[in-house]
Amino acid sequence: MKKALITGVTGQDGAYLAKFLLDRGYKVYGMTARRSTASLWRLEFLGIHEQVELIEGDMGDMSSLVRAVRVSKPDEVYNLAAQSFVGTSWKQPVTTAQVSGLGVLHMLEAIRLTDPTIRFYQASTSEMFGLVQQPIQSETTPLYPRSPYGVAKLFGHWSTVNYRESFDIFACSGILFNHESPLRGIEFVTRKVTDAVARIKCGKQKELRLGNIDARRDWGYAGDYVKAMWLMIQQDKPEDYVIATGTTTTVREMCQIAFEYAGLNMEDHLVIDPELYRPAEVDILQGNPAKARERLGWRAETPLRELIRMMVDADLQRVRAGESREIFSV
Ligand code: NAP
Ligand code: G4F
Repeated sequence: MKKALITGVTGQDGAYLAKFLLDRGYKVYGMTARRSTASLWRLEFLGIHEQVELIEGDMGDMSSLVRAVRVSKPDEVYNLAAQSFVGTSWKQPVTTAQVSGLGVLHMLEAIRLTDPTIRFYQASTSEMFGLVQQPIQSETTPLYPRSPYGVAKLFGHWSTVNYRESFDIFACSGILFNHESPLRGIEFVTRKVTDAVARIKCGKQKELRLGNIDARRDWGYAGDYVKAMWLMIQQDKPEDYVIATGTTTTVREMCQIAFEYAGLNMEDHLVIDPELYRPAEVDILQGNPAKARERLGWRAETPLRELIRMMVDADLQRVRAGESREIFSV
């Protein structure tokens, strides 16, 4: 039986990946940071909280990563843990650098010192393209991050490449474009919108305040994207891959889809709040997933409209069931 260690198992991707691997017969270890309240609601939502073996550890504490690797003895490590919210990265730049940047190096060192035959996946990001240097971004597009988060991820990405080239570790990096789901954190724009639409529909909220709705993103479904992580780590050679849908949509259009689906008029509720603009913006992202299609046989399967509908339905169900937002953190 193959064994996998997932950092960030309590996050959106960690939960979907754990389910994906369990369904394929893996023994799954999930690393969790100590929190004052439990954050297992996503694993519970997918019905797998009792199947994932939890190991305490924090990306900022290398000794805890060495311990997690020693205890789990994994064949594969998926490093998904991060301070992943771009907005917060301007408010906590040092924490973001430590967790999302230096933390990657901590894990690479833990693997190098413990068992360099372990295969390693790093959750890199399209945010590294930032101020885009090419209209459509691929594995060869120059990087130009625009946030402390993007800068931290750049460090993690290049550390992964460097450990592959220096120590012959099977280390690969998925440059994933935005991916969403009903398990998305409420601070990200798609979920903020679908939660608000559900609450407005149920008479619990009147307005939705957003920042830059002209920004464009290449949005896919997280459930599709975790398969690409696994495929990358199964290859004969470790390489980096762009994972994207290949299409781009404005925040405004995405929002429109959600309001229309719920039978609401967006103009009646949407308020633009300049306070929500970012100090530096990534105006547009559009990925070229050709390499993943050709080498991994992977493609995004869920269109944006279907994804947003899935998210609105899930949020309507939560609001109608009277769940407070806090209950999602159970
Ligand atoms: P997420 O929902 O925010 O999950 C992040 C995970 O990291 C959570 O489990 C969190 O634990 C954990 N974490 C945070 N700080 C930690 C620390 N100091 N030590 C250990 N664990 C810590 O993120 P996601 O959307 O699933 O994304 C997964 C990864 O892919 C992240 O690295 C993200 O940067 C990257 N990525 C995401 C996207 C996307 O569109 N979703 C695109 C490209 C790349 P708690 O639950 O306890 O806070
Ligand atoms: O949903 P967002 O916060 O995602 P963002 O910044 O693109 O980052 C996400 O995708 C990255 C991959 O490219 C990941 F690496 C990262 O971890 C994360 O998952 O914002 C999307 C866009 C931005 O342009 C933002 O300015 O929506 C715009 N936006 C407009 N109003 C808003 C809001 N974003 C948020 N979160 N909240 C708003 O009110």
